[in-house]
Amino acid sequence: MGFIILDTLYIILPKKYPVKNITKHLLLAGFSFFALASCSDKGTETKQPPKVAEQQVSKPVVKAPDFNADSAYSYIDQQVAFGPRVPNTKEHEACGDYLIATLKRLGAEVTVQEFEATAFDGTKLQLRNIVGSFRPDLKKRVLLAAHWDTRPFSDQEKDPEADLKKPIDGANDGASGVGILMEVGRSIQSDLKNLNVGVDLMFFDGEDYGEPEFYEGVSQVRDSYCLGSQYWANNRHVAGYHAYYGILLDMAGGKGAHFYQEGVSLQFAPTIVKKVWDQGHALGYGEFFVRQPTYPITDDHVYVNRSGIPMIDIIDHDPASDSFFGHYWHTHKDNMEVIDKKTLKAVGQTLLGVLYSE
Ligand code: AHN
Ligand code: ZN
Repeated sequence: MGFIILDTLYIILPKKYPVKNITKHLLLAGFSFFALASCSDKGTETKQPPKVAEQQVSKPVVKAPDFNADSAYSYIDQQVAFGPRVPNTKEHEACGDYLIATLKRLGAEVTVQEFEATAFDGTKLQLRNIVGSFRPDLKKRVLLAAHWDTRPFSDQEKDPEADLKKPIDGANDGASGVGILMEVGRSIQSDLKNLNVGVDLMFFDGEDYGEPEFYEGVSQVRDSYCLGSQYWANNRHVAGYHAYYGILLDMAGGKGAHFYQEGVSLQFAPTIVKKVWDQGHALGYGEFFVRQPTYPITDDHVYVNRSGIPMIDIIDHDPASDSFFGHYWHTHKDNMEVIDKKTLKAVGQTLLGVLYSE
């Protein structure tokens, strides 16, 4: 079995790795489990449940507030209404201001981290990571994250005539995670007395400014995605900040979503994966929370994990599909039509169940 080495030291894939059309930047490797899993013919190995999923016990359902999917939907709709939230545009700035004002209105303590980051093509981006903290007095904290920027390109459009340089709405890729978390914040603010952990909502900026395949210049940065989380990994919003664990939402609100157990999450935070998937199943959302492992994905949680906080990623993807992600991914189909309140409810209620069982 031969190995190909792509891009960086982190990426070591067996030749038969079923990469298909996934950007090489998507996959991290060096995980022996996944290297083994892809030694024989594609597809079949991922159907085997991993060790971590073997003994499943459904936890008793705790008394958590009811997650309001209509309200989460409205938080998504309001972000999309600004237009694409591409860094260095007025739409991006206005939406950031809206998120800060909304968190404050909900009673969170808000910290804004402003910084400049260099994009793949050398453009200097003015970015803001936005943090809303609930129960800032508590030492034991859970970090819930999503990215609030949207991709400047529609580079996964399949039509050869399509202009790949048009930005997308990013209803699911970006806005859905933020909308769900905003509603989680609103729910916990209404029931603070039963909550035994502090909760930080982190809205990362600059996640989706990654180098597109059509770019022909020289890459100006090594890791072009996840600029906000990379900055935060080296510069905490509060000195000495720590969370007991973290949960990232990415493309978490789409119709018929499947949340497989993603590779980086399983490597760094297997007990958190189990906790969340068990909670999802106990609440009756087993069709969304699929207990099967999949490949590692480069996303904001990678940098959070490397900086010492175990974080999982709840991300809609499908190892058997052509693009690995939904049909809408990085296309103009990623608009409000792909958002489904059933998925918002499943994810939001599961998060509340997890938080209120701490
Ligand atoms: C890449 O496409 C490199 N990673 C998937 C993370 C992502 C992009 N999430 C949303 N957009
Ligand atoms: Zn994206």
